Amino acid sequence: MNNTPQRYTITAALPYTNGPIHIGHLAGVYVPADIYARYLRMQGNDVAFVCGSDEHGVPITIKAKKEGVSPQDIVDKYDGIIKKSFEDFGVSFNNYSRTSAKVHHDTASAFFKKMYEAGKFVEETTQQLYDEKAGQFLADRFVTGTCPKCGNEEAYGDQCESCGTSLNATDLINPKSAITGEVPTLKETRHWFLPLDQYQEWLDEWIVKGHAHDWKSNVHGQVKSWLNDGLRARAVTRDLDWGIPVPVEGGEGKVLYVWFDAPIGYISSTKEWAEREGKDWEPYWKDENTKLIHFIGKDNIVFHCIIFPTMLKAHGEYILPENVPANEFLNLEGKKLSTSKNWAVWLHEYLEEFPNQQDVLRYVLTANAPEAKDNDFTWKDFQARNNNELVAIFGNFINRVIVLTNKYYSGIVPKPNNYTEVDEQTIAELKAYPAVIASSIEKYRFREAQGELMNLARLGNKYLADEEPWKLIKTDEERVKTIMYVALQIASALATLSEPFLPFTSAKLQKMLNFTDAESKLSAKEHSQWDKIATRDSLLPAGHQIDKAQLLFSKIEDAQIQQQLDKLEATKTANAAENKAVEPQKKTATFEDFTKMDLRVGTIIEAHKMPKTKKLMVIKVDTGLDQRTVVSGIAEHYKAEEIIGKKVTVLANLAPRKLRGVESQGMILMTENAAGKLVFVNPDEDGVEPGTTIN
Ligand code: B3M
Ligand code: ZN
Repeated sequence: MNNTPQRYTITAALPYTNGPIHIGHLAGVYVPADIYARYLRMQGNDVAFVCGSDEHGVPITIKAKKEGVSPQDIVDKYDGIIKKSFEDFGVSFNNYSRTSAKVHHDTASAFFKKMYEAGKFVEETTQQLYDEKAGQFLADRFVTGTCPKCGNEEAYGDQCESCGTSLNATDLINPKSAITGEVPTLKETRHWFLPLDQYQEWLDEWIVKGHAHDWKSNVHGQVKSWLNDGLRARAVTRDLDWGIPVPVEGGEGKVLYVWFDAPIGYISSTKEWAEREGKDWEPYWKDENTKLIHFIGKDNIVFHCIIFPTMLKAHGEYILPENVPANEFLNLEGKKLSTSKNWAVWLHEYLEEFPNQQDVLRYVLTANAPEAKDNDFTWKDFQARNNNELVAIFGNFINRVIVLTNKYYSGIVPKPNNYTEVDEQTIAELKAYPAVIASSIEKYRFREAQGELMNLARLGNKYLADEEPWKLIKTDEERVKTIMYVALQIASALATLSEPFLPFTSAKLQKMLNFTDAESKLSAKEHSQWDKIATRDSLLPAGHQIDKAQLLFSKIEDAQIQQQLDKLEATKTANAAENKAVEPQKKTATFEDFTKMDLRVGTIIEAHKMPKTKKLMVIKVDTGLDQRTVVSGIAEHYKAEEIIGKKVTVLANLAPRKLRGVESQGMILMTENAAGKLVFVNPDEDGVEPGTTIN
């Protein structure tokens, strides 16, 4: 823990405004960044925590084309939704801006011009991919193809999301236009290139050697592998009409590459904030003593560790990131989160279904954070962690402390008597937690840090359960005063130490404990709420009045979880239907061919699974002609008892055949639904009797 105020600029990846944000965004970037920013502020540091909407780039124009609206309509819609989601989840940005704002256009244009005038770009006319049918150049997500590095067949023109490599569109193998599906041609066009190859040695020195021990291995490893492959110049302008116009001679009809302008969005957002607060923005980006930290997901490592730092270095006036603690990806129920496939838990929908339970999601996403490897979010785990940890440990401890203090002492913190060895031991452990949690946070290990916070709640819960003040109150009132006093000190520490992780819970708890009143008695030297826990003898002094208890967490029932699982199942079915390839039509049959088939309505009167097989069901069908046995491969889709009485369509004159020794006399017609379940082709109209022919 440092006690000398330090200036920090903390950035969180600018979300694309082509859709809402989901749990993967929170887990990968925004909750970790918020924990870190909140913690540093509590240490008394000078923190600028900035973000904003990333509103240029091809994903937005693709979405606008798909919805038949303008890109501006799209960004205005999602900028609002995303900004509200961050507010709702307590992500405490000092400023949330947007790259369509004038301050950003001015900042990014000036940045580009400074580099241009200093001759930092290589201007080159090259052959770029072109879609003759669409009449436009293909860059970024306008083109897909096979990644030359890892073979991913859905790589984009500027990056392969599978291995993270940054690409030139002409690097793609078998490129295909995302607009028309056509194979692109090549056409000449002039662009400005960032000569990354010229910075290879410097990057190697700065990162591979210089940050070998303090950058996360998943980040350091990625950068090392790209440098080993050798860096090549990357175009930082595009033949597009949505974005920041290239502000130099020859830039007509061209815009800045979105990944050139977007990181500069961090600087614009800082400017916007400083302007509003009457501060100078420059020290946050130009003072060597400032620590610049980028929070991102792993697919953004190349842009934040190679491209943006090279831009900052080439520009010449800016500091470089101190660290880039990128997270890996979060999956949902074992599948990759996907905006396009709607395979996600959207933040705005979560709050409709779990009102005021933001902290539960923050807690579970931190507990499962993909800090070193991809991880999975399951609704069952969400329910278990809420019920078994937040309700049963944290909530239960706090509720007991507050209820008993109100019951025994009308809410006034009692004066303690002599401490027992257990009391001394418990207080010693309590005083150690701030440094333990701080140490994990400062190493960007937020899962570990939150685990220690929960251990503090366990300490309190166990102390009360072991000391049983509710029994002692009848025989040793003086002892109970000491027990409740110690328990209240632990509750107070939880109120402080939980703030970075569970800001809403911390606020509620601080209110219940009447913190504002106790805090006002803090001496000036103990500026940090965090420090006082280890240094002060009393966090809640005897005589301090606390408030009434309110529940911090509530149990989540199975039905609520099942509702979420059903919702995902419906999404899976919808996706399957959308993606299900339609069987091509068979060769033409004559009417004579059709009249040879005798299709009848039948009723199933008996059924049983064929022993020693997985798929086969032996069915007795009343065909109106007779009662006959038909063997059908539906045993994995239906239980025998659930099909008795069902009306079905029978191909009655199919030649009999033996299946596992049982003669099958006909066929029951089935089809398959989008989720791959076999369903009966059945005349479910009433009054259609067995034997009726189907023509
Ligand atoms: N808009 C987010 C993404 O790639 C991207 C980050 C920009 S940070 C400057 O999902
Ligand atoms: Zn790849």
